[in-house]
Amino acid sequence: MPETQPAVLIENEGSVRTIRLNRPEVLNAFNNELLSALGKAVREAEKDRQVRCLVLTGAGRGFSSGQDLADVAARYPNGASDQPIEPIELGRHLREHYHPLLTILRTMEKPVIAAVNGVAAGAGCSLALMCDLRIAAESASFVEAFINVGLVPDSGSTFMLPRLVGFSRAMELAMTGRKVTAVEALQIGLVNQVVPDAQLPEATMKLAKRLAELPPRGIALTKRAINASWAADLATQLEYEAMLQTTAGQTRDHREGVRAFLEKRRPQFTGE
Ligand code: LHQ
Repeated sequence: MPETQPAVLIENEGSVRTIRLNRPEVLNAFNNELLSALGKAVREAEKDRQVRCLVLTGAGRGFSSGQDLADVAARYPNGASDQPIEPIELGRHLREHYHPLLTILRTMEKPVIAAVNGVAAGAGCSLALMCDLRIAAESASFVEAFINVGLVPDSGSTFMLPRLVGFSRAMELAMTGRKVTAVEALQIGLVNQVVPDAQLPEATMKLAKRLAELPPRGIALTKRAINASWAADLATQLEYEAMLQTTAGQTRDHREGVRAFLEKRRPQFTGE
């Protein structure tokens, strides 16, 4: 049954779009309604030419506690009975409800910031990791909680975590499911910035507006290049950079950037 509150809240400030997960009573755990509203909102932000930077954050004291476990339990065919448990298809749930959303975050040609306002656990942690940048409130924390419920890290955590923090730390965090504080997250490269709780909205907006002012094509091609580096050898990556640079070099924004530098003034980037 649909909940009375909208599952996500959408706010615009200039060309920055903020999508706020809105199930605060369960620390923004993902049920199907939230996943589908989030997916729709992200797709709209991707398509909207006015939007130059996307921020994901949570309502209340959590960022997201991951998959709604009450929702999962409700799907067990035999409920809490001691009859043999029939297999349930979690993989299908991931493929249908999570993968399209997570893929857009990595491929959309706009910067995506996770403003981590509180705990990010399980798939909620994965969601934060799939964003381009992470800014965390001092009281935020990160929990690869999957193992605590007998599951494997999913929703991109096994892809992003070792790339962000290295093999050893990724193994440790994934295997122990322990809580990482915001301060530790900064030390190990899991987040870009930590700010006092009260300053999170302002610090996020400052970063988002800075990104929104930069040349959109340059930002888009930079994201493509860094994404591609994960699966490329050096020769391939050098060639890819050269190809993307040919494209970037043909934009008005490139010429404007060079002219502004030589004329010692602030550049005005238009996205052309
Ligand atoms: C929750 C949840 C939650 C429901 C807090 N669900 N209610 C993807 C797809 C397919 C299948 C399976 O898996 C996945 C990926 C996953 O995400 S699996 C991992 C799922 N997440 C977790 O295992 C995390 C579970 N939550 C926790 O460990 C704690 O709640 C954390 C560490 C997040 C926060 O702890 P506290 O700050 O102490 O808060 P709390 O535990 O008191 O939670 C507050 C309320 O939120 C509470 O409800 P209540 O009615 O007692 O106030 C919790 O039951 C509810 N809640 N997480 N995932």
